[in-house]
Amino acid sequence: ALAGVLPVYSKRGGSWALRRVFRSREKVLILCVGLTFLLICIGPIFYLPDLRGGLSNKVDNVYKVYKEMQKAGPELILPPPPLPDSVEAAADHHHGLLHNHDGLHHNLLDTQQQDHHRLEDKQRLLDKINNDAELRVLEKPKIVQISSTEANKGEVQAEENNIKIEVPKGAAEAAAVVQPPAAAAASGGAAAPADSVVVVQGGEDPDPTARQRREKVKEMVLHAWRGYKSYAWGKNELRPVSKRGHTAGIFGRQDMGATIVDALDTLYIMGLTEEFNEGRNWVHNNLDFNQLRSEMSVFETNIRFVGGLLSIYALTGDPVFRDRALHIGRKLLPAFDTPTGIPYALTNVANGISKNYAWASGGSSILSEFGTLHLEFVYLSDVSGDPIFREKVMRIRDVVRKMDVPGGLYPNYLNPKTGKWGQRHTSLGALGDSFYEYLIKAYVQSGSKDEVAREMYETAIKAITDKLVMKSHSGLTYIAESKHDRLEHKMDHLACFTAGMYGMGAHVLNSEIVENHMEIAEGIANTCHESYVRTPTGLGPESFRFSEGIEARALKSSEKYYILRPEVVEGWFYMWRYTKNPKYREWAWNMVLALEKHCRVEGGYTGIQNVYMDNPQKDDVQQSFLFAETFKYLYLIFSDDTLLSLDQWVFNTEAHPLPVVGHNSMYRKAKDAEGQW
Ligand code: DMJ
Repeated sequence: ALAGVLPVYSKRGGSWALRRVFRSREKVLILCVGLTFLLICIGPIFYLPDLRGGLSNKVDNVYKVYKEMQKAGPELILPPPPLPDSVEAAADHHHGLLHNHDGLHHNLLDTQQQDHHRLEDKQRLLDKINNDAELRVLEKPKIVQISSTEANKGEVQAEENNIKIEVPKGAAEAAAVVQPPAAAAASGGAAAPADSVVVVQGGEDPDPTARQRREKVKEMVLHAWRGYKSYAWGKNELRPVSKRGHTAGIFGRQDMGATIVDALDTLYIMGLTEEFNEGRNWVHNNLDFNQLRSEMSVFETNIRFVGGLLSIYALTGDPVFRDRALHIGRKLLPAFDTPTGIPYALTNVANGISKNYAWASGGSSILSEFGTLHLEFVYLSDVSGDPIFREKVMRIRDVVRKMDVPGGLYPNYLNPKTGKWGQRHTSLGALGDSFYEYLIKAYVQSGSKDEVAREMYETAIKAITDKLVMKSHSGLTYIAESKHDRLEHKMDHLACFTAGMYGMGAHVLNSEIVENHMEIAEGIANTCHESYVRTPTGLGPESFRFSEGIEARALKSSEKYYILRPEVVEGWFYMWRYTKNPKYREWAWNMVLALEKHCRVEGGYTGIQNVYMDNPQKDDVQQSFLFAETFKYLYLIFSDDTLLSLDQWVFNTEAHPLPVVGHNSMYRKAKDAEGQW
């Protein structure tokens, strides 16, 4: 209709002339433009979710957004008010601290009512647990001890309750509850003291409450495992709320069953035979790094996959696990081809191309990553007979040992090409943590023979104790971080593992350096507990700070999440073993209750986004370390000390137990392994 009216330019004989009539092609074009315009104007009514469903739905959606903002609460504008927590109130009152650091007052009546509700909730939960126990939901499967002839047949039948224990051919020890040292030594294990009995299942505590609580932990494991199995089997992790798989960058882009590998030893020690067999079969049939095409984190692959597989190999003697660990260990080797031998953080498993994270101080490798390979690589050489892995970590250690350490504090970054330190940031939390952990644990793993590890640990821990261990106003012990010689009074949840590390040092070393280390260990375990009880959820934040107005509390919103991390209960576990103070078991039990209340969902367990909210949002990730670490430490704290005795086993940083040389008949050294310390 517009064709006769509107002027159109047409090119004729090289010059533009005005024309008043449209050609048919132009008419079609104009029609298309018109239709597209109409579609853009009217389309949203039909297609945009927010507008679908008419006005009432629109109001609903606006209301939903409003509710979400309400949940985020005053934090959008103001920092959160001080906790309505009676413990903090009492502590702060007692020490005369400025309670309301942000000027807000909380209502005492509200506090009492909330406390009352919490007690009621706790009681309801306890009733449910007791009821579960009565219904025998938590019944423990019977584990049978089998002879090597039976085991070689491939499978055996449990005596009483028909639980099948599949045993791979040739793995005679696989289902043994207790293995006599003589038998294991005959099958290639390192010599162990004649009177030592290695307990890797069972280990029931004489105390009935502890036994009941342990059964509860086992029920939690089953719930998490069933969720993973139903909705994410073979994926790296589970999203328990949306009930689907999840893959974090640390695992590369592909599905490698990280949860299965991380969970195996926990399932095994709990005697969850059916679930263990499901996992074992998956590893046997599917775990194949030849299929991988993406970059993997050398550190994460080592602590979860290599460490997990080696641990279950030690526990069962099933060669499938050793062979897979070796297969994966070899895939990591290209990362070590650097001028210094300090490995890169990432390696592409398909083509060996390796690199560091772009964000890490001028292309540096990270202390906690290259410093957390030692236990697994040494053991991998010993069980496989291939010395290459031991050589790689010994070289790392030589380089690090010969370097000047500014002020005795190891920086978190080291450039693998130049061999120079990067940014001067020292931390016992993220980026530094398990480097220190592996120094003392390498000494323990060697049966107290590795003098280099001992010396390095003693020197490093002395500097940390002198320069970074602090006391808050009210006397809470914490470890600060150092940034360019300035202290940052912040402690990560990750750094709470140091309670166990200080305790272990005090326990196994004979040096004046560690004289007050048990006291420091107890102090840190207590501070980390404070970071939990100063929240309404009873779970602690990712990081917490100490200043004039704040103690053991997160400051920024980015520090308030809890992602099912283990380090706090890990510290309590060691403290329980070393001191037998019952408060550690009580704290662990309160953590169980908090996990049940805030993290348990129908599909499994989820992290939460803000521990300072009564009803926090869920992050919808069931981390694989929930099985490997958090559940394992909870289970062990309610077990007898003979189960995975600390004299016979050393836990890698992912809580996978590895045997101690000369003290554990399950060491299973290959006949041709050198085993030099
Ligand atoms: C685990 O993978 C290991 O404990 C690691 O050393 C640190 N972070 C997680 C758990 O928080």
